[in-house]
Amino acid sequence: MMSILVLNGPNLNLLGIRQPEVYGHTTLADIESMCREHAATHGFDLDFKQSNHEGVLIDAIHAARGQHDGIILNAAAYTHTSIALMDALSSTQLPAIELHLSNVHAREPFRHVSYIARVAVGVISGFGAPGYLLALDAMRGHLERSE
Ligand code: CA2
Repeated sequence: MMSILVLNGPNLNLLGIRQPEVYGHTTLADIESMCREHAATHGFDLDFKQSNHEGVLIDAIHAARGQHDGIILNAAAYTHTSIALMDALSSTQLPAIELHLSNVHAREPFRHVSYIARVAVGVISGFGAPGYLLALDAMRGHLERSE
């Protein structure tokens, strides 16, 4: 069965708890439930993780090789800074989708830079929590086409 890892970076554990005017009222636990329901409906395996630590995210990306078929990564602020995460994604040779809740291109200029996009199949940004389901559908389609 197809298996997809959804990996979330720093501060996303605060979703729905702090600054709802920026990131909405949906918690990360709500998003995980939506993703799990989507996986059950469409018949694929899902692993859903969050860490505030760059090294933990890198370890999760390394461990994905051989366990998962693709990675959906909301690297949060590390998107804009982390060559290490970019290198980790390259090393797995698994397809990755860069994901953001907000439209990063409508925000501050420093959010327009992404190290992840260079090694991603594509980017989904600005659709809020439903963007996670769009990313899962995009990854399923990508994996089915490359079978
Ligand atoms: O829009 C996204 O999904 C982001 O990845 C969110 C990151 C931001 O640095 C990226 O530029 C875009 C920030 C996540 C912080 O999440 C919080 C949630 C609630 C309260 C405070 C921060």
